[in-house]
This record gives sequence, C-alpha cells and structure tokens, in this order.
Amino acid sequence: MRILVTGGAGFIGSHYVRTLLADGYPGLRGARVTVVDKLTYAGNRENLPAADPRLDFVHGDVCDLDLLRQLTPGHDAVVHFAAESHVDRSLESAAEFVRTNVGGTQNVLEAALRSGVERVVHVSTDEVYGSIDRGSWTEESPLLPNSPYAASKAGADLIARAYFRTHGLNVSTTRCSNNYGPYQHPEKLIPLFITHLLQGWPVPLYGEGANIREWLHVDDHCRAIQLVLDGGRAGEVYNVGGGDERTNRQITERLLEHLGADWSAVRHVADRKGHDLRYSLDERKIREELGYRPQVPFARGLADTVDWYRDNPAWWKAAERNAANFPPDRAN
Ligand code: NAD
Ligand code: TDX
Repeated sequence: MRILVTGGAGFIGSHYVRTLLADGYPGLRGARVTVVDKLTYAGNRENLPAADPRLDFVHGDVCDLDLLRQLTPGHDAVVHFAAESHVDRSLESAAEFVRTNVGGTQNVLEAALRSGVERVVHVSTDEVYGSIDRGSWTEESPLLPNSPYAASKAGADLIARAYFRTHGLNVSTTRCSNNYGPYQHPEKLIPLFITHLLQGWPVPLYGEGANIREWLHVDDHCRAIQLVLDGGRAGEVYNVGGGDERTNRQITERLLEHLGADWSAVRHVADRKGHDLRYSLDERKIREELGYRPQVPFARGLADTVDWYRDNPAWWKAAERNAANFPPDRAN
C-alpha cells in the first residue's frame, strides 16, 4: 500500500503520518507514505521522522497540478489535509484560503482522478455548517459557513461531491470538530493559552468567552479518518465530533488550573468578527456504520497536551518565530 498525504507536516496530518509509520492503523501495516506539503508557517518538516525508509517528503504546493500529476501515480489512496486552517487569518487575508482550500482541493481530486487513485479522503470541518444554538448537525444539514475559512472549506466539500457525482471518484469527506493535542500551532486557542501562560503572558479571551466548541483529541480524529479511508462509502460525508462541548470560559478555567494561574491572567479582548456561537455534531453515522468510538477522555487529553507544551518549548518557540503577526498584537 502507498498513501499520499497532503499537508502531512501540519498538526493533524503529521499525527496521522506518525501513527501510520508506527503501524498504528491495522489496515496500513507496512504501508509507504508520500507527504506533499508547502511548509507554510503552519507546517514543519520536523513534525515527521527525519529519515524513515517508508516516508518520502515532497516540498510542494497542492495548487501545482503538474506536481500532483507527477506524484499521484502508484498511490493507492490520498488523504487530503492541506489547508489554510486559522479562522482569524481568513478574516484578514481570505485569498490564500480560497486558493489553497478550494483550488488546491480541486487539483488534488483532479490528479487522483487522472491517475486512477482508488480512494480519496477529504478532511473538512464542522464549521461548514455555520453556527447552531441548540441540537446538533447531521451530515444532511445545510452548508451555511460564516467565515472565509469555513466558506472555502464548504467550497472544497462541494467540489469533492461533484467529483463523485460527475466522475465517480471514490472520495469521502470527514467533518470534524475542534482538534487539540501535541504539535498544534500556538495560534489556536488551547496551545495559545498554554504557551502564553507558560511565559507569564496574559491570555486573550474573545468577548465573554461564551462561545461553545466541541473538543476532539487529534488521535481520535485520525482514527476516524482511517476508519473512513478503510470502510467509508464513496460520495458520503462523515461527521466526527467527540461530544465534549465546552465554553471558551470553561477551557480557560481548566488551563488556568493546569498552569497555576488565576483569572487575573485573562484579558477580555474584542470579539472575533462574525464569531460563531456554537458548533455541535451528530456523529451517529460514523459510529453506526464504521464502529467509531473516541478513546481519549478530555481531562486526560488536555493534561497530556499541557505537559507536551511544557516539555517542548523549542518546538513552539520556533513555530511562533515562523508565523507572521504572532503573537497577535492584542495579546500583549
Ligand atoms: P495546520 O494549519 O496545522 O496544517 C496545515 C498543513 O497544510 C501545513 O503543514 C501547511 O504547510 C500545509 N499547507 C498549507 N497550504 C498548503 C498548500 N497550498 N500546499 C501544500 N500544503 C499546504 O492544519 P490542521 O489543524 O492540521 O488541519 C488539517 C486539516 O484539518 C485542514 O484541512 C483543516 O481544515 C481540517 N480541520 C482542522 C481542525 C482543527 O481543529 N485543527 C478541525 C476541523 C478540520
Ligand atoms: O486568542 C483566542 N481567543 C479566543 O477566545 C483564540 C485564538 C481563539 N479564541 C476563541 C475563538 C473560538 O471560539 O476560541 C475558540 C477556538 O478558536 P480557534 O482555536 O481559533 O478555533 P476555531 O475558530 O473554533 O476553529 C478550529 O476548529 C475548526 C480550527 O482552527 C479550524 O481549522 C477547524 O476547522
């Protein structure tokens, strides 16, 4: 088996590749992996093993169709993670989100189709559904994205649907909730707050902190992706939630406790424009069809994540240095 992973040097993609190379997915023991990644500020070659005979790393852009057409032949499957992923950045500069998330996804699907790749999983997000005050979205819920990031991901999902409907490409889409875990870029809520508190800096809580997110450990998310790759149906969408809903205030409270700080370390800053109030996924489909069960309890996952950032300052300090406009001005 040979798997092409786009965006495999980022947070979730690198977790997937490290687990695969450690033979953590029964269906892929011994499989070879090609990673194609542009190494934007969010990607880091060091998130992957330096030298593994089963890993080929290609520094490249998913917007480069010629490159993808050279790479895809000989691969049995493509798992497509590559994206611009940070909502706040999409509010300032949406063009790169449309270029990579929509155009890049179309290229990945086109290259897979032309090379006869048998299976594609497109990794998407709960944010394509918009915001929901009560209840949970099913895979049939309408797409009502609110940020340019979410809209670009929704565009990609519709292109994936079209490649299935028009060309019969064997592609499934996963829509997951907020991931957390090691190697997440320190621009995102949980690692931002951990790394700020480790440095004795105040943490910027948007608005009242009443917004609700559903938290999913990256290891559970990647296990779900693998289940979909193995057994998901062509043209279908699978929600992956995890069920741990928390307000941002509750997350902040937990992190303050872990880092031995109190609410004097919290700065209430201007709210995010168009800030979605709540995301919530109904994940019965992946549970019933594919037997998915999340395995990492939130309390343990969060404690391990705090420990990982405490133990790896060189990693997140390098990530901070590589990112433009980081830390955000209002944090300090
Ligand atoms: P990330 O920002 O950590 O990593 C993205 C990776 O894609 C980086 O390695 C980057 O270098 C690479 N990349 C960006 N543009 C590229 C391009 N044009 N060509 C090739 N590579 C490119 O993101 P992540 O958090 O690991 O997210 C992975 C996927 O999961 C994304 O598609 C994202 O939309 C989706 N997702 C993430 C979350 C979350 O909570 N992090 C939740 C739901 C869905
Ligand atoms: O400094 C902050 N202060 C704050 O209050 C940051 C960075 C965030 N927040 C709030 C905004 C959100 O309500 O915390 C919540 C989580 O924010 P992010 O970590 O930026 O995640 P979110 O916007 O929910 O999007 C994430 O989940 C869905 C990922 O970044 C997306 O890639 C994914 O699709």
